[in-house]
Amino acid sequence: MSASVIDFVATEARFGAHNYEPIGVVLSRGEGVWVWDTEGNRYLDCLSAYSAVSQGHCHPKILAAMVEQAHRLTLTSRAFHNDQLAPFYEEIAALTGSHKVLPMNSGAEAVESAIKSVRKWGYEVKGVPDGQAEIIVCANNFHGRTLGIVGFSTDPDTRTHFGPFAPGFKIIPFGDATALAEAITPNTVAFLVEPIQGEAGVILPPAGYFAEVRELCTTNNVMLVLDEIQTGLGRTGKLLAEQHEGIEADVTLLGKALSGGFYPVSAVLSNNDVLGTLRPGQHGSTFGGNPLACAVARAALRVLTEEGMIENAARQGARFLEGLKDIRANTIREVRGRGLMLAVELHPEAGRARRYCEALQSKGILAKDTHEQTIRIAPPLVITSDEVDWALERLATTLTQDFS
Ligand code: IF1
Repeated sequence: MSASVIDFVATEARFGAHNYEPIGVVLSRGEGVWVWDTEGNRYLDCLSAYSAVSQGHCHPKILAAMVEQAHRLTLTSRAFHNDQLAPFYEEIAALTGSHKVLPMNSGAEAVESAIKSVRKWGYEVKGVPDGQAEIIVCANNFHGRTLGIVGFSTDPDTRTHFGPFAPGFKIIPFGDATALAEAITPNTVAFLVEPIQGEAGVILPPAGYFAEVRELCTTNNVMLVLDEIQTGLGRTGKLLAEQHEGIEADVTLLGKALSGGFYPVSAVLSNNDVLGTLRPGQHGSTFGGNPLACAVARAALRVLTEEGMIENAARQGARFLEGLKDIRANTIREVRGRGLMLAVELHPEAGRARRYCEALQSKGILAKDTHEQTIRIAPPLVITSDEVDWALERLATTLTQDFS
């Protein structure tokens, strides 16, 4: 690494909490699928900030909307109305077929808000005895890093020495509808699940699983809460990943690309009376639903749909997946994904995925490993066929490299 890169890294190490181990690159500019480091080297971003920059880095129309709004009004608190919240509500409700919207900031905040809302619905509508609400989640889930959420994580790194945790959560295997049926009790208020488990390594559900889940939740008056914070907004080649399963969630969680990477914006969407249980003074947030966030989100949703990004994700995702499957390398255990939410799982003997990510960096691709053996591939949804082919060439060279 050059002196300037070392300076940045050393200063981060000196002052920053060491809660990340970034790849050795210091980025200074982004445009579309490309990012540049401080030395002018160009990389194809195959992480998209964990699917927050789906519209491409620094999308000019989202930028323009942000600058225009920032000159006018950024934050009012919800003590007063503002002229961006209502149009944001209308546009996101129309796009997703939702009846009610709760605007928040981070993804974890949306998850926590959904947990509070379904519990309140359980007590006040379903009639669950106070304090006895149960929420079912899946092993290997990732829903954020707040205390409530890590309390039902099964990843030791995410939860060790952060206890004690909130009660009221049951953990079942992902993809097993019988386990869900057996876990439901009269006190179950919700099933919270990712349509595709992202952090777990892009784990797809078995065919028909979510149709059975939808049936079980409807029959037992249990709210189906789909965390689409990573899978939503075009990432899997449809607006929402639930559309691949032919179902509709009762509550849908969005974040990340809801702002195109310009600002933390998340939302809880419900197509029934779950959010109707919240009364004034019972939930809130200083920045939730602020005019700047709403203006940015409106532009992010507009470019996503008007510029055909969702359709492109389906087209280029199929190309990328086929290309990855064509790579003949004994390092590869499995290639999987949907749309532009892809993953290459390596055989344990191939060594850690991180080393392949470091090798990809030297070839101009930035990708991130997850759980030792898997390389995530999630470029912005604006990627072209030529850029997919460019990336596939370098991935093939790297994955056939012998790191023994
Ligand atoms: C980190 C992981 C991804 C998410 C889903 C809620 C949230 C996330 C499905 C919370 C956030 C981020 C968090 C970030 C890395 C990244 C991540 F590796 F941690 F698990 F994407 F897979 N639901 N995921 O993926 O949203 O509060 O972060 O806005 O914590 O390192 P957030």
